[in-house]
Amino acid sequence: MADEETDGAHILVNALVDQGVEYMFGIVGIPVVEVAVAAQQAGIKYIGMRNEQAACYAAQAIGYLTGRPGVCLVVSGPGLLHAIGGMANAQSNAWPVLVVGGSSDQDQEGCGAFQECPQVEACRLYCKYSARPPRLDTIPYHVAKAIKSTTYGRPGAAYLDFPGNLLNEKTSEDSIQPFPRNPLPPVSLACPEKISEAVALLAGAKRPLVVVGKGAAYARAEDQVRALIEKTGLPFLPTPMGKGVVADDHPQCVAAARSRALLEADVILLLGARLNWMLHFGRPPRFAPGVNSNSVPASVALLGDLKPVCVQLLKEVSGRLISHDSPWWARLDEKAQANMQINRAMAEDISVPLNYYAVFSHLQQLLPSDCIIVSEGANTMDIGRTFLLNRLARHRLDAGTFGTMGVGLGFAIAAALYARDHAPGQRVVCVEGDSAFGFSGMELETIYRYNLPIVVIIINNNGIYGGLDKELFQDIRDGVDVTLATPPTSLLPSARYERMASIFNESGHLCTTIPELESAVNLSLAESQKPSLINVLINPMAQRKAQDFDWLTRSKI
Ligand SMILES: Cc1ncc(C[n+]2csc(CCOP(=O)(O)OP(=O)(O)O)c2C)c(N)n1
Ligand SMILES: *[C@@H]1O[C@H](CO)[C@@H](O)[C@H](O)[C@H]1NC(C)=O
Ligand SMILES: *[C@@H]1O[C@H](CO)[C@@H](O)[C@H](O)[C@H]1NC(C)=O
Ligand SMILES: [Mg+2]
Repeated sequence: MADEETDGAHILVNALVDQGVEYMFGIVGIPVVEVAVAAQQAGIKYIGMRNEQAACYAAQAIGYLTGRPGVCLVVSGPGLLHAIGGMANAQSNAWPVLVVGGSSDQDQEGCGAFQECPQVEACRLYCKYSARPPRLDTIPYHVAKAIKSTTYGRPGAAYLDFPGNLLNEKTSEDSIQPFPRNPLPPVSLACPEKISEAVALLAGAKRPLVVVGKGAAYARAEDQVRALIEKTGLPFLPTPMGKGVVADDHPQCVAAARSRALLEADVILLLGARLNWMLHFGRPPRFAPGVNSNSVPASVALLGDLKPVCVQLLKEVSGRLISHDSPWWARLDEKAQANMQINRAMAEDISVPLNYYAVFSHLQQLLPSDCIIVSEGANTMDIGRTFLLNRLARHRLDAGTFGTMGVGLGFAIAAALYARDHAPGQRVVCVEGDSAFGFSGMELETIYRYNLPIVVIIINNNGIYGGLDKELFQDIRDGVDVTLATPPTSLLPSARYERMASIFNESGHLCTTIPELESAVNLSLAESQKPSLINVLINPMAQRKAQDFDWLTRSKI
């Protein structure tokens, strides 16, 4: 029998298929066009994006949503460098992604080759594994190893480098040994004594609290975490992307009393979260001094996979650890009621120009309860997070641990494909600050090209945190050098972003009032087969309510 010929691109793609890769996001050019074409022929869904950064965001979001890394395919030099922002974001969020980069031919190395760049070295800081397979027959091994590194231990990014000559080199199929698919990551349990210690500590606490992070969502531990919370009766707080692991409207969720819960808790059980800036490092003034959490040294460290560790805790706990009528619950309820009252009052003011609270409280009433919410911006994301509820795990994607603007459209594209292929009927709603939207705005074309039914809503306040109204913007720049006079936080007032839909022969929606918002959102949700674009003009001076602590805002500047 004649020996079939193959080449580097096909060996790579076959290895990706063998390792269970389902999606590839990227931008093609020399030398990776053949890789994308071969991927499609092998049944890997390929989504051509408009910037590698957004492609890498999409690939890591699909990794988070499916538990298997997406691939980000990029060209040499600038293509790869654009993807590095995405790799850093994936590492920071602990989401799996594999970046595959073309690179210049090896015989031109050091000669100033087209797009020559030290790619393996450049990626090393931003991923768990960075390598260039040395020969065709080693490709399956390196693909397996790279994929394994993205999901074993703390998930993250991996990079594989393919010089053009390797992708084009031919060999006989017989000379390539496939590498078996990696088994699921091995499961580890916490030390049994530590489980008893942790439960004893919680049982002895006066003001215990559970914090649920996105690690619990990634671990698919929602049933176990909810069971633990319900059995113990403990109050819980989700981190931004921990929202939905246990429903935001669960009676034990104390998100509405977040500051008080963190400040006064004496023992904190941290599930799948890290005490980084998002949780104020676990330190005073946001936490009680000496609080028993991983703040600083943990009182009890439970090292293991979240799902089985929750089962261990569930077995150890005999029943409620805190009664309904404890003073702690009363303090939390009182604060939650007061905060919700303030929010309601602000939401009731629907005068024009609109404020954030009115927009988000109405949006919450209109959105389906099982929709995937993608959001980024500063005020837009922070205020939106408190109003837009999640009832399911992995249904919120946002700027995350790295605080990255520009992730929204890429995440939404991944979420829409995930919904199409794995969660039919679920809608994707992408709530963007006007500045945040701009970072990856051209991915709208990607959304229209693949006809993804995403509802993109731009909360437009003419700037970063806020801008100026049209008159003030004109006055301030009148007769002076615009580069000296325009506030750095300003964007062009009342930009008609909804008109971008017309480039794609569709019409967007402009909203300045609540009734306009309601009808635009209703119409968009009714269009279950195509994208929609909504531009909501709000008061550029709309302020957030006074915060007890402004760290969350300040640390994003
Ligand atoms: C990549 C990146 N660049 C810059 C920033 C700084 N930054 C934080 S939030 C933000 C945009 C906030 O404006 P917008 O998205 O319009 O939301 P708003 O607060 O106005 O509602 C920027 C530029 C960042 N976090 N990430
Ligand atoms: C644009 O949309 C209109 C109305 O839906 C349709 O008749 C027309 O063919 C479209 N044009 C293009 C270029 O697709
Ligand atoms: C939008 O839909 C909701 C129900 O989903 C309905 O209560 C409301 O009246 C609708 N509003 C408009 C303006 O269409
Ligand atoms: Mg803005």
